Amino acid sequence: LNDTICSPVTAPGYSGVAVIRVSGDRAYETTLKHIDRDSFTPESHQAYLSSFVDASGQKIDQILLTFFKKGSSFTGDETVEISCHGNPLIINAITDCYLKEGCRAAERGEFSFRAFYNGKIDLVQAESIHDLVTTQVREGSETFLDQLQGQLSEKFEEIQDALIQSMAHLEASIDFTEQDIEPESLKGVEKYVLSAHEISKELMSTYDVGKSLQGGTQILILGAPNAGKSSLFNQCVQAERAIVTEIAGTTRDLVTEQRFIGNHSVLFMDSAGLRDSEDIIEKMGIQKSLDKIEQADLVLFVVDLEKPEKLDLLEIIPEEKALVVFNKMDLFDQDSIKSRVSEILKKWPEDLSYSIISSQTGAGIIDLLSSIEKKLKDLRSVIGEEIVITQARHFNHLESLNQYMSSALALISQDESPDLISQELRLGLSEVHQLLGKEYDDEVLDKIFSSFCIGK
Ligand SMILES: Nc1nc2c(ncn2[C@@H]2O[C@H](COP(=O)(O)OP(=O)(O)OP(=O)(O)O)[C@@H](O)[C@H]2O)c(=O)[nH]1
Ligand SMILES: [Mg+2]
Repeated sequence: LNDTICSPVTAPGYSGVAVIRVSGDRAYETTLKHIDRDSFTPESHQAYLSSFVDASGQKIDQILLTFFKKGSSFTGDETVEISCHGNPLIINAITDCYLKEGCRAAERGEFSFRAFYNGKIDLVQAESIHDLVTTQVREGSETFLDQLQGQLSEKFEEIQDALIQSMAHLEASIDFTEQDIEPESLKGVEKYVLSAHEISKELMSTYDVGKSLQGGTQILILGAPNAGKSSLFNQCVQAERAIVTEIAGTTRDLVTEQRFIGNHSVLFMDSAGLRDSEDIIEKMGIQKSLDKIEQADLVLFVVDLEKPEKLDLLEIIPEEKALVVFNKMDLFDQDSIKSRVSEILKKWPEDLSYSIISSQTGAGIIDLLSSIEKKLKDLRSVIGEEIVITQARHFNHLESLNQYMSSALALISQDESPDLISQELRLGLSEVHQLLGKEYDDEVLDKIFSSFCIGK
């Protein structure tokens, strides 16, 4: 942690400008040896134009140097950022100069780790950096920016404060009455535990939406063989991507393709038609389709208007994810379409969303895509108003915390001994501290920061 570390912080490849970050006690001292300026005292957060030269004085590039003094940088350590022309040869040559002077190449996530270690950000904020950079969803970037700026941490701190208050009440009552608690004081303890319990339950309920913000949206196309799933898939991704034939059981593996719908990066997944099959390959394909239901944000359940089959499959799709697509409308006139659709709908819940299309002629596809966009918006409608948790790690700690709070509340209602109550509260507090990174184990930190790329 005492080394000076350096690494490009911009993506590899050719670009107009690239940025190299150097952070640690020797950042400025080392830089000074390579710029053709006399020793000067730079001001923090100021940029200076200069040439950058190697150890022999050979010019490498014209650069813009930005200086951040210790305590006022992202990492908390003294930092220099070099903006150079974005040619990998130049970037490597400049980085090499630092390495030769005894600086070390930064590891994955090491800048963020130092920011965390130096107390510039907590663990929740550190996690959000990776998500902010990689999210495929516009709502995600807003949420992760809020997290980076500390909004989610504040919620966790509210829980922490409520727990500390409850413990203070509990301890105070023990001192005054020598192990015998007055019911009045217990009320105070209970009030704060309930408040911690409430906030954490509320946060946990946001996880379903929150977790979808990390990756993009996944839409699974499901249905009986020959319903026209692959034809629909090709229409959705605007390419002849999946094989279409009149043979039932054409698609076996999952076929995926990404496209944008409005602000959403969507991964469409075409899947094997669902039927009882003895064919081992087809069976594996069918299992893959079924496994994807849980992961998918939306499931388009394709029903062939000519041969509606396997309609009971709708039951295995969670209602809020299901969008029924009646296909092959080109084969019928308006009246028969209506009667066929209403005949099938009788068997299903009343307020089911559906579209009627022809994946052969493309009729109805634009409307279907708008319905999808609307559904995706609804799925994320809570975002913007509410603070959401986005990580399994957050959810798991809150879940444990909730268990401790429930036991604490049960103990309080049974007038149990303060020691027992206090133990549950302490365990709960430790969960919150782990969330914020006030208590940590190295393995957890390793796991978090090693998922970052170099330069973050
Ligand atoms: N008339 C008409 N035929 C269609 C339509 N959509 C698909 N088909 C035909 O239906 C047959 C099956 O289409 P696919 O897209 O391969 O169906 P699938 O659901 O992917 O079938 P599997 O992969 O075998 O499960 C092909 O002959 C398509 O040309 C449509 O809207 N109208
Ligand atoms: Mg297919």
